[in-house]
Amino acid sequence: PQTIYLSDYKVPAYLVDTADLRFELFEDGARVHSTLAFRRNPDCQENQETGAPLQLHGDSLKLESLVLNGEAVAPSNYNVSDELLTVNQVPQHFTLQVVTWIEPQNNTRLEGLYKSAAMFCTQCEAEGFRCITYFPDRPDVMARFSTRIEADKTAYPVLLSNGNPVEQGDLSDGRHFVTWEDPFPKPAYLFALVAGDLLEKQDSFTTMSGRKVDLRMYVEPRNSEKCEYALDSLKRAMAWDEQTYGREYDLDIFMIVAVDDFNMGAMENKGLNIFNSSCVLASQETATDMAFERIESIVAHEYFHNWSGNRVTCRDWFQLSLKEGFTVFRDTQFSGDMGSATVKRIESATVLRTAQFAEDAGPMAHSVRPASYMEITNFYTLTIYVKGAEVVRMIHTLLGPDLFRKGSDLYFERHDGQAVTTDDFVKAMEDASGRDLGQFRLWYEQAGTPQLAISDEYDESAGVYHLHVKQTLPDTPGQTDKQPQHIPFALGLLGSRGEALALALSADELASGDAPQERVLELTEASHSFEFHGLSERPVSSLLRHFSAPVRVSYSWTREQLLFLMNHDSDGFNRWDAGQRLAIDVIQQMIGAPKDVTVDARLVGAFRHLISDADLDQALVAKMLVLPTVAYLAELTDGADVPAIHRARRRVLKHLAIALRDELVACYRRNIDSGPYQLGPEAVARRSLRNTALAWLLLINDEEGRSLGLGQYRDADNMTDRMGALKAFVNSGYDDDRAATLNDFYQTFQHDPQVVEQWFSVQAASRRTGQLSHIHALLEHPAFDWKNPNKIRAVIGAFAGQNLVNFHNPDGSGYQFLADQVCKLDDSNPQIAARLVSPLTRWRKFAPEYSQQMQAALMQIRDKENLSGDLYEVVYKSLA
Ligand code: B3K
Ligand code: ZN
Repeated sequence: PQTIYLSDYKVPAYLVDTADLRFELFEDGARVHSTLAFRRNPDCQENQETGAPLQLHGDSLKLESLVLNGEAVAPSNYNVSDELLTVNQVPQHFTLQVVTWIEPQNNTRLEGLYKSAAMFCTQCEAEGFRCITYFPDRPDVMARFSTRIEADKTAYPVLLSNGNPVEQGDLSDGRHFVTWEDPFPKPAYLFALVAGDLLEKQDSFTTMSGRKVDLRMYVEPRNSEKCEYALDSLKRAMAWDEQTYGREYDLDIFMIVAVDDFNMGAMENKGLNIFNSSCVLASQETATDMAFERIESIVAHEYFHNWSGNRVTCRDWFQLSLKEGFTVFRDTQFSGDMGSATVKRIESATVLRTAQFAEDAGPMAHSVRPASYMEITNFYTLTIYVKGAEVVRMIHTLLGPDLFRKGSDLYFERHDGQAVTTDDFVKAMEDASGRDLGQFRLWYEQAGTPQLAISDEYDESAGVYHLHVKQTLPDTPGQTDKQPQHIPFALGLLGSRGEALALALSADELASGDAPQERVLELTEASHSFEFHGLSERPVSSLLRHFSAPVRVSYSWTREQLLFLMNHDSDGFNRWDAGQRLAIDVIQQMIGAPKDVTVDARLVGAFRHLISDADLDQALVAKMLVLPTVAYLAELTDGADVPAIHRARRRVLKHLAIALRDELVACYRRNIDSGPYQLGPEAVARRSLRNTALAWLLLINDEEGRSLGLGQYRDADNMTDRMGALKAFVNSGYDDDRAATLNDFYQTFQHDPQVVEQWFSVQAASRRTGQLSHIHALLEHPAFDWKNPNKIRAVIGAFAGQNLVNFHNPDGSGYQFLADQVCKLDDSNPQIAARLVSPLTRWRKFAPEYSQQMQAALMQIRDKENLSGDLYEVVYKSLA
């Protein structure tokens, strides 16, 4: 595989004005007739002068015929390789007719056109369209598409593509056709086709200008009762985008399709979003609160792409974060507005700090706008998505909501219908606001997580508090000696009674009496010192409020200060953060500690307060009770010994559960739901608290907990409670109850793939049931399917990514297992294989006895025969 560089970008030599496609779908394959209207690109100087050969991408295609302006192209005038079709002599304007034969039935990579059970569907981003027909498959070539689909009418009564249906009718031999036209020019990666025997759920939305849009959801008939939440989420998202960004939907129909076999979560194809079933189908009985939350955000995310991605798209794949970072930012804002913004912020920060920081510190570290890649599917990363969203969020913080909105309006207006760059986005923000974002652009170019080292002192005689901030950016592969970045740093100061103090940066500001109680300091230098005047006592700092930048903060908090912030900070995010830092400190103290070292009683006291005080914000409390994960604790440690971290964390957890046993029972009982199931933030928080209490009680094999748990499992009218009880038993020492609930759960839900996935992953992720022998048994289970990415993720992904103590078995068997499965999968679905290998790529992070065995497992993969390009890139970069 070769490396592709941003610096080599050239405008396309030829443009496509219209692409008229005709698909003949059969049981043994599909014939694709494509008629493309080409012209030389006026912006390509070279081609204007000399007339370059026409080069079209193609992958796994059988070319059946090639006609140019009505005449067959002579064999001497074209050439077909594995990746390209080259036509040597072409005029200024011409029509090319290409016929290809493809085999969706044998497409296990799930890119291009493939079959998922009985239906045909597509996934074209990033480079899947070239698996359908020859085409300039790059996002800066935008064409108007029309699509005629022909198939057997009984097996495939529903035939869908982008845009509006314009014609349909019957053909001979029991076949029929539908023709779709998409009036908006789009890159090929947004093309979609679906054919199947699907049930249609209808709804509608009236836009702000009064247009009625048909909303349609297509699912397999058995999923009829699982559509409501997605359709409701869609309507909320449509209204929110109008209100918040002034963005209105632009076609008469908006369609959502659910498919069971899908590499990712979902795809924003123009007017025809395709979803992984697990990210769109839900009912009270089958989906947890977390799943509902995920569905709402993904439905919104894909819908928001209609503007941030489709109307304005990416010039090339180095600009992927242009659409992904901005769209994640938008869906995060939306979720915050629909529920609790603080809770959403905690969730985003957790993902970022646990997994994106790890990516930044690992061998695949790359900037938000990478400078090179080998295989673009490897770059659908947390850095592009969630760090990219943080970068947009920082612009929002620096500009404020009004100027940010002005900037986004300008961006959409200026670039509507274009394929542009992250720099165009920043430029629009600059032009609309008048702010200079020159240094800020480094966030797109420099990889790695900035570190802020903070120190302070208090000058009692002058009443001045000094805060010093030093910024560094660690080296990453191929990038050293980086420059300081522009960082918005939100700060508050608390007095000894917990009150918010004024932040006066000078004596004058103090005198004016206008000093605010929170400031966003702008860091631009390697080091800054700030003075705060008029303070009669040493304040406690609330640093990086709301997690105002994706950075690591080091400061030597005392445990007393953390307890104080946990109780008093007016910023909910920092209350949570203080609790996390305190817990981390206590757990780290326990790693390898002798038996007589006890857990700090202050942590117990703090948790007692959280569990018992029903006046606190219960949604926040539910989050605060979650101890930092082993994954995050490992991320914070050099030379990590995962089993030791796991034991220390468990020791603290058990100590808390034993000490707070009565409070936990009381908390459980206080939060029992009386009325019907509801999805509001309060009900969700109640279930979360109750399930946490149950999990803790069962961890210490509490008999009262056991009977509460059995009752909850038996009587649950929703999946959150049922799964909460199941999980608690799986992780408990009650072997018989564990076996009985697992068995009952499978018997009850065996016909529902989305629930069976949860059943697999709860076992694969558990310390007790996720032993390798049992993982092997799960792979042999009749419900497991090597062709289905969700099942693979539910077992292998959950084992390697969530069951850290078993994956990092000192005998290396977990690593060996992952290497074997990755090699096996590489032959059928390289994209999934390359994703699954990621836990091994962090090998340098762990203690030598672990890291050597991880490295060996990676080398074994490297030496596999016919290693895919996807896996090659990840494995070679990791070993480099
Ligand atoms: N844009 C798609 C991701 C496609 C992944 C291709 N390998 C989903 C999304 O971010 O909305
Ligand atoms: Zn996206």
